[in-house]
Amino acid sequence: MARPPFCVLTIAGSDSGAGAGIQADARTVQALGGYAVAAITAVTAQDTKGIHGWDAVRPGLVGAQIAAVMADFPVGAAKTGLLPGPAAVRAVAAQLGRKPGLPLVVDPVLGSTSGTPFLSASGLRALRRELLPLATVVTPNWPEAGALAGKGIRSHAGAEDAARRLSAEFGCAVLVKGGHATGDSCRDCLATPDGRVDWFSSARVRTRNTHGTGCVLSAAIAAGLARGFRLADAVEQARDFLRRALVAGRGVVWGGGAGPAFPG
Ligand code: PXL
Repeated sequence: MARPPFCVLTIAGSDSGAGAGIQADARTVQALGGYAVAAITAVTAQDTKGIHGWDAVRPGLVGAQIAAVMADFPVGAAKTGLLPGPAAVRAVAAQLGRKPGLPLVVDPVLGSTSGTPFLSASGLRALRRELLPLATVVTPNWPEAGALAGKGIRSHAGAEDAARRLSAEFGCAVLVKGGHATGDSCRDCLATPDGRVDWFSSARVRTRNTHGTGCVLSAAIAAGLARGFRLADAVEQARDFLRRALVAGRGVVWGGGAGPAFPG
């Protein structure tokens, strides 16, 4: 009997424009040879210009989606993206807590780049307390790492300091992504609880099609972990995948705003 491809569970919001969230995660996992199962946490009405409306899925139903697929699919890794509040965070943590050892990528989405907040202060507290201790790796950008560390990040040295401190605090790896920095390179810092720090650097891709970059990266890391890659290799492969996608989509004009980072 043939075996199914590797399987990744994405726990994230739906993006009607499909540039971010569940749709981006599923495309990414599929492009990397895997199969994506999904738990939808929220539904957004959005296009390339921004979010026009959104609502949360009931936390009990978020938990039920996770329980259903975990019980019946060979899930090799999970990732979380948009979590719409503390009750959703707790529902997700309760389900994932039943699978200790399952590789888990937490993308700490606090809001959309276009300015819509998703996770409140109480949601962030729940994320810190309940979900980060379960994570294999958490993937904040500079503003998110600043919010988690309680101290804004304005330099690569500050990013490394936050990565080290958060890694020690939560006992998980922390990848602080440098996409918000200025300059011709994009530099991400990976700190692991054993005190090790690795920097990843590549040429910055200048494009307006950046919607969903964080989703694509975290889904690609989860895909690598589901395949059994070591974390640093999963990060390397995911960065390469995202960089190629951004280059391929550079000249495409989608709508009035930021097009998808990985259109497929
Ligand atoms: O990139 C963060 C993000 C995640 N998930 C959904 C989103 C966004 C940003 O817009 O819409 C569904």
